[in-house]
Amino acid sequence: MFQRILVANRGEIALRVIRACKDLGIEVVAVFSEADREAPYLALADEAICIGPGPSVESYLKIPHLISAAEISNVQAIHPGYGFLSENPHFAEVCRDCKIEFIGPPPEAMRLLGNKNEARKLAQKAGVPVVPGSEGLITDDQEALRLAHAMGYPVLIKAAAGGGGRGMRVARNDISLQTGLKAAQQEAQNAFKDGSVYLEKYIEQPRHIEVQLLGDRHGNIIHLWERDCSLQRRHQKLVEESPAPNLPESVRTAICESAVRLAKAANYSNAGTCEFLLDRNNQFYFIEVNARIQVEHPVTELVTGIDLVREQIRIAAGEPLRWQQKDIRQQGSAIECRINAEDSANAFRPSPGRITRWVAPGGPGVRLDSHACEGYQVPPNYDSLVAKLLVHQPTRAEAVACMSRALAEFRVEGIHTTIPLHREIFRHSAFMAGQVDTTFIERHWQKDRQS
Ligand code: MV4
Repeated sequence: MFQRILVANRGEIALRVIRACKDLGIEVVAVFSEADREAPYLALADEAICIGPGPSVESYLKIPHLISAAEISNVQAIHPGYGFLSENPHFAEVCRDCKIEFIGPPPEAMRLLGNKNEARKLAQKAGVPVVPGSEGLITDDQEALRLAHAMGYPVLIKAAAGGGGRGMRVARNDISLQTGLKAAQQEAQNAFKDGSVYLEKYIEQPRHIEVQLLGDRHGNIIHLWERDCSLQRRHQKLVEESPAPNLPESVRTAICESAVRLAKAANYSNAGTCEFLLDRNNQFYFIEVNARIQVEHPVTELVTGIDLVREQIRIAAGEPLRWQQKDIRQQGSAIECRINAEDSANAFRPSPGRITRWVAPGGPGVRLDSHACEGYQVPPNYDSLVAKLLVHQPTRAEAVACMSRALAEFRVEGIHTTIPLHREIFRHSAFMAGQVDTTFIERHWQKDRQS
């Protein structure tokens, strides 16, 4: 096992990894930008190293700075957290060249799955359903038109290098397909330096279901069941839960088994997530793999009782998985609310600043993952996540009630947060009935609010 690990991240996930290291008896080195100099979690690390100015391109994204910090502090491994360099295969390769373990999947699997069109081809080969669409990349308008006519409008133009909703365009007729193609290629070229796009049938009002995977470096891969992440606004998730409500047992099993087949085909190891869309007939389609630990991983930790970050570290150290598939149970119902420093009543404007009051909820079945506290200054430079509030209860109805209670207890002053929005969601009858899809927030909120 490692004696010392560096955490190449900030905020709540840096704290989460620090805690996992402490639980494993491993020393931990934190890094920080000048904007995070005062962050309270840095005091919990055995060492903290400044890696540059506030902007992440000059600090948390600067590979040489991170590698230097790792060399100076004599760590054996780097945990990338989520975001930043977590899905950068080049960073994983640099770590390998420097003889530092990257706590994540092998760079080859990251590179393969990072290309959405390649991932799609692999899924097809592994017998995993994909959304009907083009065989490969789209090279000319005529081919796109032929395909669109064959599958029928609406279609979705997707960037091969995209992901998380970036570089997508819906086309509902020939004209919008032709203009959309040009725009999507241009946008993808600018954003990802790769203008290649492909076509899919557009699934209307889908649910977003994802499967948590864990694989060791000896070829064993298991799933830890699914999460429903349908509640989102502009690709920013708001609420995640497990099990997915109103999902037939046969569909749940089929989705989870598909995810394992795909991960095996990709020679995947460490923690990862396979994302699917579910249409209104409960047909599921693979969309992409997230080759990292995700923000919402604690939802799965609660229902399975497995500490995913701890297992990531063990796997990177070469240990075999400690469970077989039959040992993984999905117990009770877990729900997470993402608490962001944003004004949900005002177009979700970012709301950085000093937290003047912070009364955290607690009690039975409540977990709060947060690096914030009273007096903490939320910097304007980064993602606005300030807390993840989770509950775990025997049934979904009890989990919803527990979350409402916890949200009522939670008091934050000095900054705006998404807590008031969550309070509304948790008393909404459609949400309480588990009638969720990716358009829920726009349909129930966005129209009545400024955006
Ligand atoms: C889709 C889709 C409808 N049809 N693909 C958005 C992010 C990326 N991971 C895939 N996404 C979508 N792909 C087809 N063929 C709708 C979405 C989508 C979505 C997916 C998951 C979660 C939220 C979403 C919000 C809007 C659109």
